[in-house]
Amino acid sequence: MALHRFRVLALSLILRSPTSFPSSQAPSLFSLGRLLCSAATTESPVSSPSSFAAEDYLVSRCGLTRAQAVKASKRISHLTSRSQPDAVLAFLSGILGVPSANITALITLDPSFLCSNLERTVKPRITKLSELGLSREEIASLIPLSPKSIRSRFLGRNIEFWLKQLGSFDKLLQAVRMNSNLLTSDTDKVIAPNLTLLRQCGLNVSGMVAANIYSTRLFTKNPKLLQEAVERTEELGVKRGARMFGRALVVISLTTKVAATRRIQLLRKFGFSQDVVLEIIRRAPALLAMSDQKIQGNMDFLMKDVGLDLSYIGRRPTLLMYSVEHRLFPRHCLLKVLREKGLLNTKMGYYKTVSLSEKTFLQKFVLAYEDNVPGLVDYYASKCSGKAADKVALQQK
Ligand SMILES: *[C@@H]1O[C@H](CO)[C@@H](O)[C@H](O)[C@H]1NC(C)=O
Ligand SMILES: *[C@@H]1O[C@H](CO)[C@@H](O)[C@H](O)[C@H]1NC(C)=O
Ligand SMILES: CC(=O)N[C@H]1CO[C@H](CO)[C@@H](O)[C@@H]1O
Repeated sequence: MALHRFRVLALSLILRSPTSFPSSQAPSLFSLGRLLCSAATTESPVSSPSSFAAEDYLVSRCGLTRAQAVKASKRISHLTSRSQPDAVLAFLSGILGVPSANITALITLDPSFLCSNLERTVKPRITKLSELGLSREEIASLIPLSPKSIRSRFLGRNIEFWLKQLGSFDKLLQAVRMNSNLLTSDTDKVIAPNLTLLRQCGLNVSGMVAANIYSTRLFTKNPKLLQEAVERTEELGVKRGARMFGRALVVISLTTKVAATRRIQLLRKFGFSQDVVLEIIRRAPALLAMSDQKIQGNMDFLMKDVGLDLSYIGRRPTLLMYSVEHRLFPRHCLLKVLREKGLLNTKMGYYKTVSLSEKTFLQKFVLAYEDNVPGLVDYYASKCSGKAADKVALQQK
C-alpha cells in the first residue's frame, strides 16, 4: 500500500511539475475531439502552412518507414508546427519512459496521437490511472497497445472495471493486447451486459482472455449481436455450460448466418446426416469458419487418398481441420513407405497418427526408422515442404 501511494505521489509530482514543453495550446472552444488537434487552430494565420513537413517528421522523429509515413501523414496534415507533436513525444519518452520502438508502433497505429492535448487530455487521464494504482511502467506498457484510449473518457473507468473483473494488471494487459477496444467501449451499455450474458452461458470471463485471440472480442461486441450469436449457438444444439460453448460462440459470432448455413449444407452434401452434422459442429465448431474449399480438400484427401469412410470421419471431425499440405499428406506418405516395406509395426489407428504432435510423430515414425530406411528423414522433410506436384508422383508409384 505504501509503495502504491508512493507511486501515485511520484507520478503526480512529475505530471504537475512545470514542464519544459512549449505550451502552445491556447484554450479552444471546440469539442474534445477537436481539442485534441487544436494546435493547428492556434497557429498564427500568417505562418506558412508548409512549415511543418508531416511525412519527414514521421520518418525522422517517429521512426516510421516512408510508406507508413505517407499513409499516416494524412491524419496529421493539419498541423502547422512541430511544437505539439514534439511535446507529445517528449512526454511519452521522457515522462512515461516508453521505449522508442514502442513509440514508433504507437504512432503507426494511431498517428493522431501526435495531436493529443497534453494538458487537457493526456495528463489528467494518466493521473487518473496512477491514482488507480498503476505504476509508470504499467501505464507505459498499456497506452501503446490502445493509443486511442487516451482520447476516451471511459479510460479510467474501464481500467478500474477490468482490474476488478480480471483480477490482475497482467491479465488486463494480455486482454488489451488482443482487443484494444476493451479500454474504449462503454462498460455500462456494452461490456457489463455482455459479461452478464456470457456468465449466464457458463463462461469464465477471466479464463476466456487466455482461450484464444478472438474471445475477448465478444466482450465489446454489440450486445444485440452477441445475444443473437448466443441464440444461434444454442440452435445448433450446443448447450450453455457445455465445454465447447465458448469456442462455438466465438466462431459463430465471427460467421454470418448465411455462411454457417452454407457450411452445414456442404457437410450434408458429403452424405452426413443432419444429426451427424450437428454433432460434428458441436465437437469442431471452427469448421463453420473454414472455407468450402478447405473442407472439400480435406474430405477428398481423407476419402480418396487415405481411403477412410464417412462414418470414421464423422466421428473424428478434427480430421477436417488439419492441414493436408503440412500434416496429413506428409504423414500419409511416410506411413505408406513404412507399410510397403513391411516395417510398420503399430496398432495405432489413422486418427491417432495424425493427431500426434509433430515432435512425437517425428520420433516415433521417422527417426526410429532412419537406420532401416536411409534417407527417410530427408524424404519426410521434402514432403513437409509441401510441393503439390509430389502428390501426383506418389500416386503413380
Ligand atoms: C515494447 O514493445 C514490446 C513488443 O511489443 C513489448 O514486448 C515490450 O513490453 C514493450 N515495452 C514497454 C515498456 O511497453
Ligand atoms: C476462471 O479462470 C481463471 C483463469 O483461468 C481461474 O483462475 C479461475 O479459477 C476460474 N474461475 C472459475 C469460477 O472457474
Ligand atoms: C443477459 C444480458 O444481460 N444481456 C444483455 C446484453 O446487452 C443487451 C444490451 O444492453 C441487453 O439487452 C441484454 O439483456
